[in-house]
Amino acid sequence: MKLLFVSTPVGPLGSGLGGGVELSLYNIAKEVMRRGHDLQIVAPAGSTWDDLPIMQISGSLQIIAQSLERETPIAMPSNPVLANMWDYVRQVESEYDLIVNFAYDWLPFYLTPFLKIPVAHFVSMASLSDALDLIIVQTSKQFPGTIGFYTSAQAATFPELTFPIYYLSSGIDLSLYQFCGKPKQQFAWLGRISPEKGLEDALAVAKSTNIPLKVMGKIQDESYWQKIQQVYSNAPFEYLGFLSTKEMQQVVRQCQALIMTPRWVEAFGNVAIEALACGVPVISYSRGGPASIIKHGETGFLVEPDSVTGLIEATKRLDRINRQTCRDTAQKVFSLEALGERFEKWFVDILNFQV
Ligand code: HBI
Repeated sequence: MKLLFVSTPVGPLGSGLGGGVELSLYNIAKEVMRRGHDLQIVAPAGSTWDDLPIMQISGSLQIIAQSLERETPIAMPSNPVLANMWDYVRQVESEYDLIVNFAYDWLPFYLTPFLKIPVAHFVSMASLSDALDLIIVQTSKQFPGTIGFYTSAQAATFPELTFPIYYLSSGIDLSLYQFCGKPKQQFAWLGRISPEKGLEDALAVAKSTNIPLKVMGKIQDESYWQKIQQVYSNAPFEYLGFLSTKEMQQVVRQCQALIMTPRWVEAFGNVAIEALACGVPVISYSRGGPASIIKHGETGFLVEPDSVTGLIEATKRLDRINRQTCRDTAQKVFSLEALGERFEKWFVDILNFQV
């Protein structure tokens, strides 16, 4: 198949501003190319990631959807990179069999009926806005089978969608993550530093247990970051920046656990499978994606949402977890091959349905 992937407009691919969907797009791209499909990626200027074939488009980055209210009207900055990317799609679409949208934005859904080539929409977050809910439901009705999610927990946050709905889960290149059986006494926290990710709860765990927390990820909301550092100034933590996968896993693998503190319904939680791949158990709120990834008591612990006490209690039971089981689970369920299988089937189903 000749595939055209259109990336998120919130930041250049590889910058970390696009959070988990960047890693997903990268992994799916590598996997479809390995399977012999032709691929072109369209992404904002400044996007570079290994040898991926990227058409870089200039323009103003899109506001992140999670910073808006549910009823905020659809908005785009002047000279929007989102519109510029989709104008490029309009110009070249006839060279492709399928367009795949990775943006969590209204425009690509609205443009779908205007395009000649089918569009597969990979929805990367749970329901956040009325306008997007509406157009996603409309698109699923007009083009059944073209809407894909990470998990059913994420899809369930939307109003009723027309079947078939595709749950693609996620996957990583396990060869990039090395198992570690003997961790240091430290915890890890990974993710965009933004209110919905609840980093302050992990800092509270570090403060209460006095076990150092290694924080990694892109600072997306500077004022939020300044504020929580003040509140938890005496918690033992170290901010290591936004690291490459290689550098990040070098730190995570030596941790006793990854602490996940999503304030919202996390669509998936790529960081959870990255930790499991290193043999690191995951302690998370039992809500959204992590609840479908972690096997409670086997590969980590699921605690009552937003309960810091629950997180702290779970850290005391980590010796019950076999770190090899964490790695084995990642190998079995979250491999790149399994991911490629699911996406390829989704794409073929759409093309078969179209004819
Ligand atoms: N916001 N407007 C908008 N568009 C996106 O594609 C987007 C976003 N916020 C976050 C985001 N994508 C990704 O970081 C998550 O889907 C993982």
